[in-house]
Amino acid sequence: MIPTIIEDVRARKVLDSRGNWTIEVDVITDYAIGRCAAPSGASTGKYEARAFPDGGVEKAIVEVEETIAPELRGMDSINQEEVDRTLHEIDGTDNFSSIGGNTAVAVSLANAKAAAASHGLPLFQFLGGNFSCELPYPLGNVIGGGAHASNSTTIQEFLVIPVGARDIAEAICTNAEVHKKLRDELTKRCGNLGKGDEGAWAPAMSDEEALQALTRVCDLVEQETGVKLRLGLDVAASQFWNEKKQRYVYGDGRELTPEQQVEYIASLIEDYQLYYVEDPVQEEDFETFAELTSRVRALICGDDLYVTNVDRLRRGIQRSSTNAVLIKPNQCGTLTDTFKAIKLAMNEKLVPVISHRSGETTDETISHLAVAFSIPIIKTGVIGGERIAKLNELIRIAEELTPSRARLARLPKV
Ligand code: 2PG
Ligand code: MG
Repeated sequence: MIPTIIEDVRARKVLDSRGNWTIEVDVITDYAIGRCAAPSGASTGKYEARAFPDGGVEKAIVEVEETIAPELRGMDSINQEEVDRTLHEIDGTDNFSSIGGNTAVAVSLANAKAAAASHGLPLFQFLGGNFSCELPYPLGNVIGGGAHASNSTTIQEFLVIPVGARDIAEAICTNAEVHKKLRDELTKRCGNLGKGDEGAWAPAMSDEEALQALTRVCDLVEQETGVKLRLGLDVAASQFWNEKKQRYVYGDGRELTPEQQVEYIASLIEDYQLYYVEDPVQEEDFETFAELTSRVRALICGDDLYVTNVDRLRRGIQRSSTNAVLIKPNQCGTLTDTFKAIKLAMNEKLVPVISHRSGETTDETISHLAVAFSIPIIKTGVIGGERIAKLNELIRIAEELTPSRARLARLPKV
């Protein structure tokens, strides 16, 4: 009998990359420990699970010790669905507002890691079995503003994806090369340079200037490395949607109607051959999303729109709002809910993209989920300890796969 019975669940507070407390959970079987720390967002979607209960991280820890641990003790960690159902039952709300989505996700993922470790397997293999062998392409945030940096662009993230990379190490290193070269290019164009929450450069320039600088640097890196790069954006449009004016209000003074926003984003896609655009319009507007998706050839991805929630995802599928969906486990709170969203997306031919949060720890669980569930793209930062934790874990995972099986996923052609 493999010892996978949960003996205890413990929680502590640890720092995240913004210097805020977050929760870290250990699930302990008589053989192994699974550990997971929850990340947190700055540009959170309106419909996300609530991160922490009233009383914050301190209260979350009390919840784990006094309510969750007694229920989970004695349960078999292999029964992930049962563990996750128990978390929902203890919470009793539809958005984890009483125990906190971050509490739930840390317990849920720590449980999966404990079950995997009890079987002597890495998480990706425990969850994905022998099918898991594809590594995701890193979609790297290299310039940013919005809610992640002051005095910078209106658009939150300017991303690169090394579509021509032949293996994971080359992919990771190509994105890092772009980040390095951008320092000089951006300094030349705007003088002093800051950094945002995810390690991306935060230049005092307009969105289009940032796109021009990024295009130039990608050309240089392509010439040097021979690896083709494409560009992407996380517009995070809910952040600058003015409900009263019914306009998107940009830092440079432009105020665009939803129709004008579609025109504008479509023109950026064409001018800069964008591969990926996340949240180009605000989180309530499934119809305008659909309008843009039908007009362009690019991945149009819903983050704040879906918040990794299957009901919202179904609404988007009915309306053909997007052709891609961002997957963030702490938006929905459990591994089971995360898996349901991934499965639904795949069945409906939407591309799942797994993502870090702007506030992170060195937790590397999302790298394992990407490989386990054959998710073709992982959005992360490019530099900084909490970002490279995810990337370096992909390198280690590749090593555990036999060389003939460790291949990068097939990217959707757009
Ligand atoms: C996003 C994320 C991650 P945050 O909007 O996609 O880059 O930001 O974690 O602040 O929501
Ligand atoms: Mg986003």
